[in-house]
Amino acid sequence: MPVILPGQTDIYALTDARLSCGRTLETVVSALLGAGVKIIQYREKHMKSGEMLEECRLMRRLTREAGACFIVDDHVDLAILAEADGVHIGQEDFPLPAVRQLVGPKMCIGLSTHSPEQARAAVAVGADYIGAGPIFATKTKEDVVAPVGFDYLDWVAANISIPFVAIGGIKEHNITDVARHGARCCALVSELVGAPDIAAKVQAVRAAMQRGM
Ligand code: 3NM
Repeated sequence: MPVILPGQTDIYALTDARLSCGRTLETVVSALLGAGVKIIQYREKHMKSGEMLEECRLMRRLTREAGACFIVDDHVDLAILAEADGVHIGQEDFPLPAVRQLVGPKMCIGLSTHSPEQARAAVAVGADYIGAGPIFATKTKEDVVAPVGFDYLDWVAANISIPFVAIGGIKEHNITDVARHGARCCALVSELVGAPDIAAKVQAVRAAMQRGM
């Protein structure tokens, strides 16, 4: 099954147990997949390795059944063990060529970027896609850089030829503008996993994004 990349789908969801209103990972991920989300990243910062592996194996099963792409944040070892489709790394993690050495040629690698210099460097070292953000202020990520706003998104849309995903503070009420500025894939955490009705929120977010395209 070909891996779906940000350029091929509209919504990229990320997990966060602390924002999921007490619902299990299975409940959240099943709701996202049921609503047609085709890329989901496992992003948990406060869990033990064994627990994370168990959750990633569950997510691998659910995403495979739904024909969706499964990405693991930061943990290259977890991504390999759980047979994920991809791993997402940040500027402070192992350099991308080192991660490529570990995961081999088939796994996709996404890299968070916050400036044109970082985006150009990501392309040069062979990233399969980049994250561009944070577009807006966000409380979800610790140690996050200042919002880059639409200036950076405009630049990425005009200058970067690999798939990119806009991220950071994206909500139903602002995603139309994000799409107007060239994003064809948007990553959301709190807006989706924190929604009382996740499936309904996915539909509303998708409709709002369509209005900007
Ligand atoms: N990465 P929310 S911002 C995980 O800018 C992450 O690289 C960012 O969460 C980046 O949708 C972010 O709840 C958090 O604002 C996004």
